[in-house]
Amino acid sequence: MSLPSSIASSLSTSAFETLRLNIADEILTITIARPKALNALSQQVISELTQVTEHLSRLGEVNDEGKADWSIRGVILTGDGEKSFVAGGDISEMSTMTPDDVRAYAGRAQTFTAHLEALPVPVVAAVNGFALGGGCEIALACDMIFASERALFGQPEVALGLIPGFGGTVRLQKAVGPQIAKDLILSARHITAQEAREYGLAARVYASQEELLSGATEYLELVKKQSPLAVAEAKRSINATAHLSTLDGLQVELEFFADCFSTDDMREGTSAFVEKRKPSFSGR
Ligand code: CO8
Repeated sequence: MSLPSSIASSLSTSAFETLRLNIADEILTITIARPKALNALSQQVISELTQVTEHLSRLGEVNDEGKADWSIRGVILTGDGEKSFVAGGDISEMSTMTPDDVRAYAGRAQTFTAHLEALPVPVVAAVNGFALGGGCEIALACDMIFASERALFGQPEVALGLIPGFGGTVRLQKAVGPQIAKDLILSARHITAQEAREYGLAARVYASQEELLSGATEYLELVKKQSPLAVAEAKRSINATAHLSTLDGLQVELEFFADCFSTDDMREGTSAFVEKRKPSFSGR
């Protein structure tokens, strides 16, 4: 009898033109690779990223044999080369778009970021080089941003007669507050990785791109030791309560907390503690 294929194995690592995918030890690295355009987000990039998140959104599903598919436990999103993470939406493509065209393009891009945020596994943006416009916005849609010293962040759309259209006016102000968001968006200025960390935009800064990628991997290795189901529920609760009052948020958290008590992982994790052994989580 052949084994059911996992989500990791069904994700063909060679099926994309603008992305490179690498799966190692249950960690998926997605590299946006359009080096000639500094990895700018063309419509094809958004379409290919959407295909990847469609696969990943099935993580945790239980197969016919009763096993939960956690074949990918974390995702790193990065850009090809040292110069750029993503230099924004593709300006050449956008230059001839009509309002209807751009509504459709940015709408598809927003659907992609909604899927990314809802994934049951953590997504780390590993920002090397430029994260401008749509590049900063795609990083903001990840669960956390780790940067290299060379990273430069900015929302320079007003210099092009545009505004951020991929979540920048919304997610950036939630990340750094409206004052700093206006500072950056209205001036189109770039900030360094250190400034991004001071503002709370980047969680960590590494000396080099190599250290950045190994730092992101080490972080996800730590996540891998935990219950996959609890990690997914914790992420869901943080996302669901981010914009609620404390009292409303606590009500929502209570439901997620109670849900955990119907899972095998909770019984295993607490029994393992009591029995002084390492837990073996099934992710169910
Ligand atoms: N789109 C298309 N091509 C780009 C982009 C881009 N955003 N950025 C750079 N490139 C191309 C350049 O045109 C150039 O191509 P070529 O060699 O064929 O002339 C190549 O990449 C290298 O760029 P430069 O020669 O300009 O490299 P420099 O080192 O001199 O400068 C910069 C690097 C500072 C990053 C510069 O390229 C730049 O300012 N780029 C534009 C940055 C920007 O304004 N980004 C915001 C774009 S608007 C946006 O993101 C709105 C969000 C919309 C998202 C919608 C849903 C996805």
